[in-house]
Amino acid sequence: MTRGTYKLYGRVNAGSLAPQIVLEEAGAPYEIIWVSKTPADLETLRRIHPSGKIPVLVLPDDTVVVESAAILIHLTHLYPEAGLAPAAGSSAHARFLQWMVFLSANVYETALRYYYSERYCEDGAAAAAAIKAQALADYARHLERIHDELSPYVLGDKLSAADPYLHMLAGWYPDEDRPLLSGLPKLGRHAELLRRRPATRKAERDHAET
Ligand SMILES: N[C@@H](CCC(=O)N[C@@H](CS)C(=O)NCC(=O)O)C(=O)O
Repeated sequence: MTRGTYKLYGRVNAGSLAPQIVLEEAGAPYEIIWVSKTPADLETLRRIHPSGKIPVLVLPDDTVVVESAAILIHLTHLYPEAGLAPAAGSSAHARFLQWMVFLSANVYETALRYYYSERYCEDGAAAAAAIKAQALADYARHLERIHDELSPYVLGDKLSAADPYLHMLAGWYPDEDRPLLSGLPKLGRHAELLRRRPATRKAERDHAET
């Protein structure tokens, strides 16, 4: 296992928020390298991660890890004392992995399809609009699914790394459709609980001020 200082490549309103919250929750030493969408910044990012996507975590031994769920799960293994995942191999851990993959494969995927809909077709704006509308419906459906599970956290009464992950992804749900979220009260309560935590406050402040 590699402990030491981590480098997190981040961007406002991007997938670095949850990894930063988890680094904070774990008390891990880290620095953030903010990457804007300027060609120079993207060039820097692509040198370590050719697809140029956020988040990227560079481990103290210079191993580059991408994919938000993998980054978060790895951090839970490195900092077991932070209690951000059940014991590996337990049934509770299996449920933890289930929700981490659900969030990555479904919720994150619909967010990307919504915000980058033009990349999913070659037939112009009308086709992109239809893709966006479908993505929004799918995004809502996935949030409803996990909303039903909250009690008040994803795994019940104990916070895990799945919670900052959900908090980040639900936070990207577009403002114009907030009435849907007001019909998901447990998600609102979940956001409140997360925002009370110093780790979330610090990461959200950094992401807002950068
Ligand atoms: N599956 C990846 C998705 C990463 C991703 O697409 N990140 C977005 C920001 S949230 C990004 O960097 N987009 C820039 C682009 O696609 O050009 C993960 O979970 O980390």
